[in-house]
Amino acid sequence: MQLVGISLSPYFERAVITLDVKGALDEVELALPPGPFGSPELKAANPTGKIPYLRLPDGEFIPEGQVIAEYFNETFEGPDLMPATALEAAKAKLVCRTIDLYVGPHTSSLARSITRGIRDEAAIKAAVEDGLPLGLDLIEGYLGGGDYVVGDAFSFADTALIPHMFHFLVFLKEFEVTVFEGRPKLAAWWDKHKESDIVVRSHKRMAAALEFLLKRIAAAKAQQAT
Ligand SMILES: N[C@@H](CCC(=O)N[C@@H](CS)C(=O)NCC(=O)O)C(=O)O
Repeated sequence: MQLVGISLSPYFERAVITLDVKGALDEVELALPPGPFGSPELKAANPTGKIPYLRLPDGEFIPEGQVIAEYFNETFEGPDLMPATALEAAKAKLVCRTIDLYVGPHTSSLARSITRGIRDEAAIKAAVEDGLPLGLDLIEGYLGGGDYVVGDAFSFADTALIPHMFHFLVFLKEFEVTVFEGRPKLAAWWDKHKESDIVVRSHKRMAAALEFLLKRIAAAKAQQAT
């Protein structure tokens, strides 16, 4: 089984955290995409031209980070990341969906301007002034106020939020979007988790991926200049 992508992608990393929580990191090979985002090579493998996607040994293919994470949750032993009650499961799904629909598209515009040097000023303005403050306020509103995003156990909602915290902490500071101000539940949740083994390992993978991408971009620019 091969998971294709790179850990700087919060959608890819959400699936990797799921493997880590399950103790199944060794069960899945992590592979870089066959070409740049949107390239013909990547579109041949995944029609959206995006990462992540999962390739199963029998040729089956599963795209979309949350769908892959749920497949891992059902495939491997270990703690169940889907809360047991219908209400808590709905709350966890709501946080994942909010991150995917209201947060991710905006963090992407900011990340892209740093990792790919593509500055879409209109998208950055929309993210900084409206999109991210709304996304962060929605998450603050949905946080239960306890140790975990939902209920009293680690769930998909925590799994989805952890990689986005890396993007918030690394990319937002360049753009003057405050993360914790006026969001006490998010601040308390982060304080509780930021030094946990799962978060430290995840953010280490993400930092290494960022360094790898920045070096690759610098090398490509240097080659263009010669
Ligand atoms: N809905 C997809 C989103 C995946 C996504 O946006 N991945 C980004 C990397 S973080 C990507 O591949 N972007 C390609 C592009 O912007 O062209 C999922 O949940 O997996």
